Amino acid sequence: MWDRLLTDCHVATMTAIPGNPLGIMRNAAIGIDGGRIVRVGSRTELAGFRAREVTALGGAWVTPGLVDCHTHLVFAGTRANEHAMRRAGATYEQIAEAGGGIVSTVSATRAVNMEELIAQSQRRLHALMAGGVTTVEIKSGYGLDTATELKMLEAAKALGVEEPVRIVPTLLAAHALPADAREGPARDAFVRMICEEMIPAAAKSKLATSVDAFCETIAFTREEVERVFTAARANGLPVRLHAEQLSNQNGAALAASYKALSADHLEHLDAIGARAMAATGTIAVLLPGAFYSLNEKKKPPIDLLRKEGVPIAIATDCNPGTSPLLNPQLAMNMACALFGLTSEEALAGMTVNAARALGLAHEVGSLGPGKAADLAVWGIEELAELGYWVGLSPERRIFGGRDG
Ligand code: DI6
Ligand code: FE
Repeated sequence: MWDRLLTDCHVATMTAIPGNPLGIMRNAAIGIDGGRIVRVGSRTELAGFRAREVTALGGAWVTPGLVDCHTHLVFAGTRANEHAMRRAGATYEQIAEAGGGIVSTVSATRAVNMEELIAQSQRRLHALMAGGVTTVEIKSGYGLDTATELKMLEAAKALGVEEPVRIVPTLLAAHALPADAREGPARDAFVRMICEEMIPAAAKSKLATSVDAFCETIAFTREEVERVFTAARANGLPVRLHAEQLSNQNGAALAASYKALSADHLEHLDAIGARAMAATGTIAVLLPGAFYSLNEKKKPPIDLLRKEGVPIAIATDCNPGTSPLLNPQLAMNMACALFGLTSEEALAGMTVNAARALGLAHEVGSLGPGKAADLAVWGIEELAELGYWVGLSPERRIFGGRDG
């Protein structure tokens, strides 16, 4: 006797079978026990199994719960004033000179206590969950000191305890340079603190599952990122990288050389970077919300990624500065409308490939025996409607086999 049987649905398992890349099963049913999927099969095949609860889904489509594999959703305050400044023509540098940018969120995040940080972040998490998300990666990076970075990671972890959602916390200590550590010995000392203090603390406390960095002219150099990655490796943590967002720093190739789980943004990625990523199975995480909010013109090289066989994931990049985006379906729609992805690619981008970017493909992002029973149930006629509607919400969200 299983816990639960979902019937009368069409399923995109996202496990490719020959001729059926999304693993679509029409007129299907899903057996769930102990929070895990025990079987996905045709309705008739599963008709003989008994369950304590049987839910007929009225012909809805079921997909894996969405995986938002790149967010900065734990922070305090907003930067709505910068939105207005940008509309009035202010540049990134002018905003920074006026005290805006990442460092203004750092001040706000340092100033609040844990309870307040959780409360503010929870509202954003609820929005993502309402959009069908069941796994959310959350980065630190608005602390820039060890205590606040750990406070952010703890807040992220607490959200996952309070809410029916899987949280994957990432240490993004190398996000920005504090105002008093932009150059010289102070800069070197800050990178040393990341390597010798923050990464070991995050690893020892098990608060972070990976280490991220921002490789860019306005952030960290390749050499500094290498120091961070070396420390991550020494502490047994996998790496990811914000790479090629505003310029080509050959960050993706560097990330691949450290077998990074993902390289993210990638507007300025070139063929060498794409080939390096393909060779190591590093996932390309595209963030159309940041592209849109910054009014960027250069798109990530989608055809190159396809040609080289680099798997593409999509995420909201939810953050207060460059991507105040709270809707996963809108991220998928933007990936289609702005970058030219197909609905199928966008769906894979927020399920199976996003799970791979987190090193969690064995657990989430696809539906099959042994996988977590994290599902989104959509009131749509055709699967292609995912990526088509702008801001669609699921009919039902199931986490660990339970509605919620
Ligand atoms: N790239 C981004 O787009 C965000 N972080 C990053 O490394 C910006 C975050 C912010 O402006 O608060
Ligand atoms: Fe980011």
